[in-house]
Amino acid sequence: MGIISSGFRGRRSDNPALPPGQHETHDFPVLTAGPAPLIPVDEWEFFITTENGLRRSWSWDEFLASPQEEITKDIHCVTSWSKLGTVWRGVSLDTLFENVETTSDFATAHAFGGYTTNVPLWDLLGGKAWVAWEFDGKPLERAHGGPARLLVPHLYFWKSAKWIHGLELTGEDVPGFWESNGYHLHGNPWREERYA
Ligand SMILES: Nc1nc2c(c(=O)[nH]1)N[C@H]1C(S)=C(S)[C@@H](COP(=O)(O)O)O[C@H]1N2
Ligand SMILES: [Mo]
Repeated sequence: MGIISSGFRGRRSDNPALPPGQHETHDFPVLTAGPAPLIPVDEWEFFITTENGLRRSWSWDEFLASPQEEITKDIHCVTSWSKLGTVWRGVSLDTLFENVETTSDFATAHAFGGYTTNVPLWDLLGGKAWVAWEFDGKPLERAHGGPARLLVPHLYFWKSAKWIHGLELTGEDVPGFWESNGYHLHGNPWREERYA
């Protein structure tokens, strides 16, 4: 007695790249609450606002002129699919935050169309998050958030706001759309921070 059969862990995948409770998919499912907004690039902008009223913004051309990175990351949806080794191109938030001074610890990501999600600033900086506009070598499809989406691959994929418009920095952690509907405030897949 006292030895738990390894069979009990059989639900857990053998693949160490998969967080607990996740399985691998080779499709790219589309998950959107509501219709996909249509954002022509000449109407697109990306903004960052801070607690002291500063507003930085980038037009599409300014955004594309920023230093680009190729990103290869696994992504994990809270509905239990993971997609391994996805390849993106975009601008690191470290780059976009270069001239932004803030004492805020949190950000609310605002998407065109009204979707919001909250992310601690710490999870957006340090090479952990991007505004991505290419997937698999092609411009990001509208269904997946084109022209550009937030990419925060180390958190569940609901944090990666499609049709990203901007980031509002806040002193408090303000629940976004799914976080107000029962999802976890943080969403780390390795700790299974699925639901509040
Ligand atoms: N603007 C916006 N972003 C969003 C969503 C949404 O409904 N609207 N859904 C989120 C959820 S729950 C997931 S799992 C991923 C899905 O991204 P995909 O459709 O590219 O797979 O987008 C996230 N970003
Ligand atoms: Mo999701």
